[in-house]
Amino acid sequence: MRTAYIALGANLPSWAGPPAATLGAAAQRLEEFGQLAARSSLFSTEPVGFAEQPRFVNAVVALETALGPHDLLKELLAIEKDFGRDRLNGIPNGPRTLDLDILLMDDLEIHEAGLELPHPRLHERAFVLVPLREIAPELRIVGRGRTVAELLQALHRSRTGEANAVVRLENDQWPAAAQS
Ligand code: PH2
Ligand code: MG
Ligand code: MG
Repeated sequence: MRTAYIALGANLPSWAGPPAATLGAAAQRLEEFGQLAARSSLFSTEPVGFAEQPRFVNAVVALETALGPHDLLKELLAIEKDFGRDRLNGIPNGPRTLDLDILLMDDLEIHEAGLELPHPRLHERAFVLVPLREIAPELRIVGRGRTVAELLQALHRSRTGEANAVVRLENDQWPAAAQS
C-alpha cells in the first residue's frame, strides 16, 4: 500500500452541485481506489495564476491505495471528466468543475511530461499547503528536505498580507478528520 496525498479544487458548479458538493462527491469516488485515511477541511481560496474567475474551494485528502502512480492518475482524470471537466477548451489555470492533483505518493520522485511527483508547484501554493498542513504538518517533502509546516512558513515569509487568500469553511457534508 502507498499513501497518496491528493489536492481537490473546483470553482464552477458540476452536476453534483456547487464546488463544495463536487468535492464531497469526488472524495467519495476516491474510496473506490483505497481508503481515505485523512481529509482536511474545505477552504475558500483566492484564484492563483488567473485572477478573473470565481474563488476556489480546495481541500487535500490522504488516500491509502494499492494503485501505482500512473494508474491512480488515470483514475483521477476519469473522475474529473465525470464531473464535467473540459480539458480541451479550458484556459490554463482557469475555471474548472473539478481538479484532482496527486501532490505526493510516499517518497516517489517522478519527472515525466504528464506526471511529476512531488507536485512541482506544491511549495508555492498556500491553497495546497494550508489544507495539507492540517492533515500532515510533519510530512517531509522528498526533494525539498522540508516539512509541510516549514514550507508554509517560508511561503508566508515571502508574501505580504493576503488575509483573504485561504479561508476555512464550515461544512456538515464534508467530514474533515485529521490523520490519527
Ligand atoms: N488551481 C489552479 C490554478 N489556480 N487557484 C486556487 N485558489 N485553487 C486552485 O485549485 C487552483 C488555483 C490550477 O490547477
Ligand atoms: Mg491543479
Ligand atoms: Mg490538475
